[in-house]
Amino acid sequence: MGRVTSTQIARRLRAWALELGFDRAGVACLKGAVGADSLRRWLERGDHAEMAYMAERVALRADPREVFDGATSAVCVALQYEPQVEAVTGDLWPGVARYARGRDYHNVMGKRLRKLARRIRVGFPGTETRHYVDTGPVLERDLAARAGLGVAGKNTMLLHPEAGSYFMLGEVLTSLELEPDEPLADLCGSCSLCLEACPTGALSEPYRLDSRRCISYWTIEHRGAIPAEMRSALGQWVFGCDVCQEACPHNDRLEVSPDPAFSLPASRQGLDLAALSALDEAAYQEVLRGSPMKRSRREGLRRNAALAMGNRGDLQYVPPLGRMLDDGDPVLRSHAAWALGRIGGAEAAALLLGRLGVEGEEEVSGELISALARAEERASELRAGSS
Ligand code: B12
Repeated sequence: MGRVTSTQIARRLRAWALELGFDRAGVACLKGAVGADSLRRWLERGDHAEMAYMAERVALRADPREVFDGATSAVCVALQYEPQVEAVTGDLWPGVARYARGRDYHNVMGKRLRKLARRIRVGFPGTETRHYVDTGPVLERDLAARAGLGVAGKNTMLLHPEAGSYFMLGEVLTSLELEPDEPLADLCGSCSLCLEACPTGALSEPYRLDSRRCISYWTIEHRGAIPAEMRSALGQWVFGCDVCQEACPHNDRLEVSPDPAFSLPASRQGLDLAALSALDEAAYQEVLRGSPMKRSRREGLRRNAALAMGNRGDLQYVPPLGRMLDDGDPVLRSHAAWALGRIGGAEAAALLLGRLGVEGEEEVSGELISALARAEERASELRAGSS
């Protein structure tokens, strides 16, 4: 039998990836990332906000051949998630980014990538592999773009002509010499709908995302208090944000079906904003077992739920926010105060005043005072409106 060519091996690896349940697979050569300069500019401008890990291992991200001795090519994979907003009801789930409603993609894809890596090592003895989903020092979109899985959109998402951008990425780096796939052509043209749609102006120019203004960053990555000027801008988002993807015309008519692992499980359908805001440790562990939402931690999710209730402005949220005013965590008390001020009215004002009498932290007292002023303003507006 003749020697197996790098084209034949690449074809076999792509086929294995699809057999393991990935929607698309492609091969890239690991030499210098095309987007290395964009990464450096992004870091220089501080667009990574407080994600210090993005400023580490820059040389590896820029050239993943350094990840291990002999690293040569990557098999990149994509897995599609639920695009439909109608798939969820209630006041919480539309505010959770689509990728995060079901099982954690790190686990779902990690398991399949581990199998793919093992199969490669068994099929081609002596091959070395590393597999990653989000976790490695790799510019995953850049690598996947080079593997022909999509092309960078102006919202920085990797876009595919038939699959839009509602898919996650992962990869197996290998020491095998593989024939790479061809990159796809630009899909954005003169369209800039995503830039116009972003409610916080995080996409200040095409292909540049400023995390300091990104709702996804604040709700998922940021720990502690959310700056006052960002709070109302978060709108109803509780975990992540899909606005720049919703605006993209390539997500309108998708010709691929989502992996069922990513749909909202029945056990979580009943969770709403008020319940999330009150979640104790035991309930949190049970309801969100295996969910990527745990990245925000329990206090982050409760904080975000308080802001979303305030931004919804409905009087039904006054009692759960009132209970949060007595929480042991000052960040949660501050955010509940802000939300009560935003909803306003006599009941909210009374709760804020009551808490002010016993509050021991100066910073929280400050929040209570400004929230009280807003709540009273709102109460007199309501009185004037009804007389
Ligand atoms: C840090 C990070 C974030 C940060 C910063 C996002 C950002 N745009 O950089 C925050 C927390 C804000 C975030 C949010 C989200 N993220 Co995120 N994130 C990452 C992570 C860990 C690193 C991204 C990175 O390297 N950024 C630095 C910049 C410089 O790189 P880049 O945006 O990828 O840009 C490359 C290309 O756009 C290209 N490029 C740049 N300019 C230009 C110009 C032209 C003309 C061309 C052709 C190319 C090009 O070169 C760049 C560098 O290689 C990756 C996983 C990974 N290890 O790669 C996931 C990842 C990018 N995130 C992902 C997802 C799903 C999201 C969210 C949709 C989640 C949500 N619904 O809330 C949002 C989307 C926000 C957005 N518009 O990007 C997916 C994206 C999948 C896809 N189809 O693109 C990834 C790949 C995770 C995964 N394993 O699937 N994320």
